[in-house]
Amino acid sequence: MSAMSAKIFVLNGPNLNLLGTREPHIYGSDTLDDLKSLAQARAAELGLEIDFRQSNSEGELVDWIQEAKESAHGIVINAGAYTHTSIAILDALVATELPVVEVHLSNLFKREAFRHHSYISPVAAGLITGFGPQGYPLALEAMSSILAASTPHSST
Ligand code: CA2
Repeated sequence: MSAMSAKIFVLNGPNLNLLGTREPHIYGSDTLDDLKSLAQARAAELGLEIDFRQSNSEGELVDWIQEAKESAHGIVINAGAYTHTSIAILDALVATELPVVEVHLSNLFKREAFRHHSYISPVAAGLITGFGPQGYPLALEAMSSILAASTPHSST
């Protein structure tokens, strides 16, 4: 699969719909729509197509991850607090066999101990944490490199 035509699901978990309305000292003042625009701009430069979604429901996130197996080439995920609790999301990610890049706005390791453990990190290609909204374009760059490395080069 060429990176030029790759489709990436960018999945966001619980409470990320509140971005820009509260806790700007932790999460900044950008809204989720602003993050989507940032991600879309970088995706266009990289030749990626993104499907950017947010849900407060663990089951819906699991459904979307299962859907990605059929219709996407990689997953960028900020699972919010489910990062630290959800074996269901871990199992769904493993089942997709797709490359996964984990992203967090805040630096998990500067925060409470319960945020230091992620069920997702062991199955992710890598983790981007602490760069605020820029984490999304960075995650897409990482995904682009992963896909390019796994794509046989064409001689034409
Ligand atoms: O830093 C991140 O991106 C997190 O995934 C954000 C989650 C948190 O539970 C993770 O430990 C780290 C929380 C997102 C909540 O976002 C809010 C935004 C504005 C107001 C309240 C919550």
